[in-house]
Amino acid sequence: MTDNRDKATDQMKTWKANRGSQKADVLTTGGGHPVGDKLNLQTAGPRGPLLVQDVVFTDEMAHFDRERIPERVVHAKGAGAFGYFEVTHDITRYCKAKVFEHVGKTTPIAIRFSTVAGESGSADTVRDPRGFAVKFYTEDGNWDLTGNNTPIFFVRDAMLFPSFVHSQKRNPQTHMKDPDMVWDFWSLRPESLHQVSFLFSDRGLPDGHRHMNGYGSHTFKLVNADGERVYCKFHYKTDQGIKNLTVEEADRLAATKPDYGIADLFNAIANGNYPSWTFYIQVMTFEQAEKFRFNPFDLTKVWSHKEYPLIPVGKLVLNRNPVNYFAEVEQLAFDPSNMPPGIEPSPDKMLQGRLFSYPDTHRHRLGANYLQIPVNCPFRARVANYQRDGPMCMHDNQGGAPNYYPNSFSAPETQPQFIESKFQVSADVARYNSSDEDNVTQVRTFYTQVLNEEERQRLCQNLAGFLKEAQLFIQKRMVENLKAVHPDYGNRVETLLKKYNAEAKKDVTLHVYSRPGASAITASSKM
Ligand code: HDE
Repeated sequence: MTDNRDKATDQMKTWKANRGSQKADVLTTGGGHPVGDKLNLQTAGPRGPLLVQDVVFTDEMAHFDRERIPERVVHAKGAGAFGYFEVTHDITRYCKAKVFEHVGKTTPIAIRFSTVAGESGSADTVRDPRGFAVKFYTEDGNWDLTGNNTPIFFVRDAMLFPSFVHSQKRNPQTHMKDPDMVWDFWSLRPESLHQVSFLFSDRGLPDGHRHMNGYGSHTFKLVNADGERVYCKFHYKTDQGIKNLTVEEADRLAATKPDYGIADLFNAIANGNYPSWTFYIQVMTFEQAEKFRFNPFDLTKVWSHKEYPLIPVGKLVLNRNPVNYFAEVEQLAFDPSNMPPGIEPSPDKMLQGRLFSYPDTHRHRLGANYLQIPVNCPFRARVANYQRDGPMCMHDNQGGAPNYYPNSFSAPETQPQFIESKFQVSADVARYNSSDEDNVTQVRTFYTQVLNEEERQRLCQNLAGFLKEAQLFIQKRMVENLKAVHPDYGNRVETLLKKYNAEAKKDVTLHVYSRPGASAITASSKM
């Protein structure tokens, strides 16, 4: 034991110290009955069988048998914390949402950071996008900005999402991560090139959760008090500065300190070193959107910061660790359809798909009354509706108030000022193929202008280092896609693959474990 342990490691010690001289609580059953012995079963004789009447045992064991709830189908591994959002700049000319009401206003928030593809016990330092989900507890109900650390995504049509996720998760027979599945999907869907290039760049391995930016990613609609609307994107830039891990360091941490990201966040907050992010919006008028050179609702593309500059709005600050992980983080349920008046969805097909998916998954994972769980409950608004009953109803179920609408008994009534803004749609209903909506121009800009030469080299090495695990025909298809972005990009990856493939022929390689970007940890014997 050492004296210089961090705050996260010392949690038990701190908990005890915080109790001071307070006596230990009386141990009880779940029903509150004091328990006399918690070490020994009630048996018929010292060597005899257990009695069913040992309710101290059955109470404990039956609850233990039900401890797990389904983990999130994606974003299962995460860390959460609490704090506030403060408005520093007035944007009421764009948005009437209470959260932006006036400069100086603060709103409580919860944030959950996560990796995407790994299970709840997986390592924090893998190459993967990071979830960056913010819940604002506003007086008009909660607002969830369920974003990532990237302003873009792999696909632009929500229909593809379940298959995309399957391809990144486990092979249905082997239950292993499968490079053929990953690269087959990505190479068949070139709209993923932008996000894939970002992922295999240095930013694919953020150093913990405090040193990365967050993005609402989608285009949203803002509505002001006069009913005027604009389109907008949200950005939250880290005040800690961007910091990424090298492949080697990330691998070392994955093996030795898999909870690195959780520990880093917990310790920073416990030490009073509160992480913060500066919050910005980009704004596009409806007229600009109509004439825009590409679909402004395409989630695989960014809006140029030159044309649509970042407008500062406020600050996100995290200053409280969860008191209990399961209660406050595992049960924390984000939902892009949680939007208070003033914030509305754009026609982004991905956002539209998410509006359904999140509350649906929460009903499965947490139950029909998940919005009554304290961490999800819109505690600064007063919920008054006609929903009743259901499993695990926590409160008074709205007492004797009428449970149907309309009614004649002055029960909750609608307010016309909260009607969503009107918009026009006149188009043929069809399943529109969007796979070919310029998948390369912005990736080319990223490759040639955003990255410097060293960063380009690392991108190609990281990408080829994982692509080499896929079958040759898939490698070739991916290289063609990269060449379409820029010949230099495709050629470099092709050259590296040729080298790796030639080496692989010489080696009998037993692949023990490999994952995106990490050079495979191999046990090999030369023939
Ligand atoms: Fe998610 N996503 N997603 N996603 N997502 C989930 O919801 C989904 C997408 C994101 O810390 C799930 O509660 C669909 C984009 C974060 O709890 C699920 C589509 C972005 C989190 C789901 C997307 C995200 C999730 C799994 C495409 C960034 C974790 C468990 C149409 C802008 C939130 C859950 C947390 C979680 C569905 C695409 C971010 C299944 C259908 C794009 C940060 O509902």
